[in-house]
Amino acid sequence: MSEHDKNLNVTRRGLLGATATGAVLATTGIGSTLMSAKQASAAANAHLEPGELDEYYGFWSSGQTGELRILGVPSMRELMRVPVFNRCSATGWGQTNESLKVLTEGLLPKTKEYLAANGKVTYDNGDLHHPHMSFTDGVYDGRYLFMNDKANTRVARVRCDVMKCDKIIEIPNAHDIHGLRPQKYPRTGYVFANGEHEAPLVNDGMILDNPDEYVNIFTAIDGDTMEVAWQVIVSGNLDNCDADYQGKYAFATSYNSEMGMTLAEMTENEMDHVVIFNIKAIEEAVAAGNYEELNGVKVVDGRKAAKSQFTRYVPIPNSPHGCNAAPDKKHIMINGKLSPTVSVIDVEKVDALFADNAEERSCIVAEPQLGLGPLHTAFDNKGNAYTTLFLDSQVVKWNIEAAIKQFAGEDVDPILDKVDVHYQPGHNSTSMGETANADGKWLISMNKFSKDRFLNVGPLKPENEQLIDISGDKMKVVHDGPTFAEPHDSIIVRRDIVNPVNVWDRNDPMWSDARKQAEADGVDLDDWQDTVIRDGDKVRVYISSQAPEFALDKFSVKQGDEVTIYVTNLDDVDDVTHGLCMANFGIAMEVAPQATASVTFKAERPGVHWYYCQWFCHALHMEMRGRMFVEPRGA
Ligand code: RUQ
Ligand code: CUA
Repeated sequence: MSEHDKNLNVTRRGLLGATATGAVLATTGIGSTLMSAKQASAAANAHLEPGELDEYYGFWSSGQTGELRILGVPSMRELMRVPVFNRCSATGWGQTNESLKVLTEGLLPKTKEYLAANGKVTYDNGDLHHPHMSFTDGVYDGRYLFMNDKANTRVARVRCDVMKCDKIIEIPNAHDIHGLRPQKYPRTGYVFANGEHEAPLVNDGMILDNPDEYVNIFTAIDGDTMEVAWQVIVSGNLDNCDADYQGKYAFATSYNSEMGMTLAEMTENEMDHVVIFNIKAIEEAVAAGNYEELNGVKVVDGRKAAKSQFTRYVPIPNSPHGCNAAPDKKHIMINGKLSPTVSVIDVEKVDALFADNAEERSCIVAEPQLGLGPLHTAFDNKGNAYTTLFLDSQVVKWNIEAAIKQFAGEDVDPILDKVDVHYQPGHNSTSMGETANADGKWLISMNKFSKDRFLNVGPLKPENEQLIDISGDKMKVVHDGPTFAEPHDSIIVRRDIVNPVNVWDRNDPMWSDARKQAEADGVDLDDWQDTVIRDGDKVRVYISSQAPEFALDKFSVKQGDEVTIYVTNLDDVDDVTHGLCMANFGIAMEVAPQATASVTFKAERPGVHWYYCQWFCHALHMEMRGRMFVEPRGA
């Protein structure tokens, strides 16, 4: 029995599913004729009976949908959508005062101006590519998830205790944040964020079609305060990044070292590079005051020509893409994209690049030829790497030590296995694979095209995320998982690391503003109450809710009043979520157990208007409603 099967045996799922099937097949001898016992157990393991829980949380990006998704692995069931950069109709994200605070407080002044000129207070789209969890000592610690917005140059944080976004910041000076990774050691710490597109450093219109004066920006954000710690000006477009397990360096792949503006210009050079950032050197310069302050941020110059101690540029074949630190704590994989190779950097050889100005490529210890279009690499706990091949529509499994030996001249083939995936894989991720505790059980191949794998739903098709059992010598695709536009990346986290609460804390900072206002109005939010406060033409309505009733079944306002409704869910029961929808006002929000949510609008429609609970909470849920009377102006 493999390690994989043994571990699963101790779970309820293992006892009911895998073992039973495996044992029956094995004892009856059917296993050897119909399928191997290993295949049987793999198939059974991926399938959960109704009511059975997954072994892992999967945190998925959603690309241009702008949200974070939570899936169960290995079942691939979608468990939740967490709105982040998007506007969410179900939860009121982007409309409630609590979410608008998160969505607006981190915007730059010039962005607020631009939005106001367009009648908006925040963006309502995002392009979320890379969700990654905070680390302590090289392993996920269950505190936060961090993620980028390529569309509007932002970085967001989601609290894992409640699975809600609590901070979003816009990154000054940079353009279009793409690659994002948290520091792995000693803890997060920094969140590293790549500015992908180049632009003038002061982008006020004085410099336009003058690419020589454009720069790219690498940003380190303090993950605890969600403030920019420092930035580095670099040469070349920054694509993906990762941090080492020593806490010394960060790495970013960079295409377009040519700084070209057209496709031909951008792919002209044989070699691009990976930029290595020396964290200590940058911190020292910042502490010593050797930086330029730009838009309130400390910026140092790490461009190639500046030849500083902040960066090194390691030549890599044309247009590298993925950047992945291996769980052996020693190797960083730079995925070739246009080159069929993955370049392996030994982090222990990086010191010499900075201290002794060693030859730039001396840190490269392997460069295996793997196939066409290597984009991203994931890892197991046995020294193997799994690289997606976009053009070949395959995942290739290869051994890191063998690749190093081959590079040193030995006659070994590092490639162990290839499996077809459907189709055109981008990112992949393995269970715990971007941490020091990789466990070698599951691999997700995130395929950009699904083509014929599902019922046709029109010209726009889902992606296909395939689950691959990597516990044996050969990879085995065990499940197809369609997903809506357009996840880029995912992480697979052991479930014991993630422990969200079932009901909110009444004192959660999320409603500290509501609490403050209630206090000023002499209202106790923890009590069953229904209070209407008039304050000039501002009206504040406090409504408690408990299934199946709102404390207030009617209230009156005047046309033109600015109305704020605070709903507090006093139910202290798992899963009894209420909501408030003000019909024909475009107002709707979710209020989970023990939460307070608030929304503000102008009562510009005279008449009788029903508000109702919009989350099915009780047998008398339909009766959970009330009326708002809007007296016409002048009446
Ligand atoms: S990228 S498909 Cu936005 Cu992570 Cu590589
Ligand atoms: Cu409360 Cu439905």
